[in-house]
Amino acid sequence: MSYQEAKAKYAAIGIDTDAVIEKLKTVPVALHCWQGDDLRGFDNDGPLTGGIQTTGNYPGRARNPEELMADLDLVRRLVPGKMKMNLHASYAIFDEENPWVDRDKIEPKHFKKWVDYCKARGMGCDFNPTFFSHPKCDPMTLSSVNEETRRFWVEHGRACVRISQYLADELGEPCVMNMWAGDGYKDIPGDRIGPRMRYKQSFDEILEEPFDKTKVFPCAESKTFGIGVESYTVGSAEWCLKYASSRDDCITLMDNGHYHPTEVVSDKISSILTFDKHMALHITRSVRWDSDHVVLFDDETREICREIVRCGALDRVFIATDYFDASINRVAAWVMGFRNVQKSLLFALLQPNELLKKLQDEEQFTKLMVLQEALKVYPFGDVWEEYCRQYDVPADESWFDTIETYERDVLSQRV
Ligand code: RNT
Ligand code: ZN
Repeated sequence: MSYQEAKAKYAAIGIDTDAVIEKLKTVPVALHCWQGDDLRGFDNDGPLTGGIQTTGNYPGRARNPEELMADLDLVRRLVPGKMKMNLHASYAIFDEENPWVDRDKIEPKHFKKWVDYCKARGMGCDFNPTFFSHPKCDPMTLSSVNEETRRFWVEHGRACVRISQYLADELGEPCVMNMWAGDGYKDIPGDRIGPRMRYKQSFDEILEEPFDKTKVFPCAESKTFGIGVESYTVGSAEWCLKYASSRDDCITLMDNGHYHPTEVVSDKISSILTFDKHMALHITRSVRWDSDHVVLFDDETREICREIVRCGALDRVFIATDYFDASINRVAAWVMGFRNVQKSLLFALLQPNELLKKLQDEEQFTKLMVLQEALKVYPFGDVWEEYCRQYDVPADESWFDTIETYERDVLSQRV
């Protein structure tokens, strides 16, 4: 079927595919920089800690800022949509002029090269303090009982607020600053509330740093458990929800790998939006645990996107990707995940939501099911093709040819 035929078919159920394409072009999706180098960053040589893990040793990992930026440029050539960058503090760029400093001392200037990179490509940038992979994780950070350790991490958080403000000011797009720490215990704690009270004090102290609330959006990201911290996580779902709701300058971030296996984030979005103007998402794919597999065009990714659209909240939900697979070509992993978020958003925008709502309100549940099933095989692929055509990127799997060439000419030389 051609785009014109697909357009007519969608028009018959009240969907204007041209308008949908134009709408999607305005929705920013933040691409996580850390898929390209297994979350190693540039400020340390140590292992990945904090209860998260990358597995696999596929060749070609980016080893420095130049390689990471070159790989990101290839991603940009192969995906449609409005991309934003998403950096971790550990991706600070040090050189002769600006030598290494510890995380409590990082400054905007250590991200100047990233600002230049984003500016040249018309991208905004989100930011994350890095409360892991550092000798001062004891293993607790913001909830450490050691006051010197806790202060160090608060100072890191405050430095990150200043950097987030810089990114927002320089790039003219809001900066979402997400706070996640893997603080927790492997085994049954003797005191649960102590670390949670200290975690609160630390968040409060970080947010004392001045920032423009219309441009910088601090978030609290929760988690159920991590590797080595199976029994207790300080920043639990309830803690993060309550913290965000207790202040007007902190929002909830939900990562769909961070809940019990039968819980779904798609069902949580409307609850948050009942009360809050904004929320943020990390879109990932968990396989049996928070494994951070590449995002697919699967039921839950589509349902998350359908919820954002159905709630009329494309400008209220900050969307970001978050996964890290080191067992396959990393650039391809990036491309697939980002394309699949774009596909899911497009699919969501092509649903006759008013009609579905009407059927539900009229209690026509049989017809609701019939229509929802029929919509699954509407000519979505033709609209996707048109969307990709407008961005001059391949709609089908031929994008992978470019990756194979890049792997042969560039990635395989990184030894
Ligand atoms: C970890 C969280 C967190 C990290 C990134 C690197 O489980 O999902 O968001 O993945 O900050
Ligand atoms: Zn996450």
